[in-house]
Amino acid sequence: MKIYFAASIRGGRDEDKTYKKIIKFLKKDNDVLTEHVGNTDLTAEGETKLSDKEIRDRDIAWLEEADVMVADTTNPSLGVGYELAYAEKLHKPVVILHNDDKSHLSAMISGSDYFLDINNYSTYHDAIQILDSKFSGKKY
Ligand code: 6IA
Repeated sequence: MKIYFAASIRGGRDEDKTYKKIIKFLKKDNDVLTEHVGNTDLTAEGETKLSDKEIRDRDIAWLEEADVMVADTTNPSLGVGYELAYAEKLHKPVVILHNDDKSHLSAMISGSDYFLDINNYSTYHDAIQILDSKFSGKKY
């Protein structure tokens, strides 16, 4: 299965170690198209060889190709909000992971009729258990 993993970059990298562990887990049985999101060397202000337009267009092409999107919304991010709305427009299945201890999810996401698979987690282990129960043996 092709998974588009979305999580904050310029919104802030406080949760990057969690992203890295989630991606490592997902990669065991799937193709994660956006592995760079879990790169702990990536900073919010980091350099890239791609222009912002190239980043946006490449990411949207990956989103179109993906079977499912997994989004960690704990760290608020304009880019993740945009990707969620784009996934809704494409009717892609979306699994949301959110740590309620750290932030309050936007009403635009939690109040949407499209995003029904919203999962609260506290530790990385909880997040993995949630994903394991959703993805083991399941085809999207
Ligand atoms: O607004 P944000 O930067 O927090 O948005 C993060 C989301 O947008 C992620 O889920 C990514 O899929 C996408 N995104 C944003 N920036 C990038 C990027 N480089 N490379 C790939 N995907 C991105 C930004 C340059 C970086 C070195 C600061």
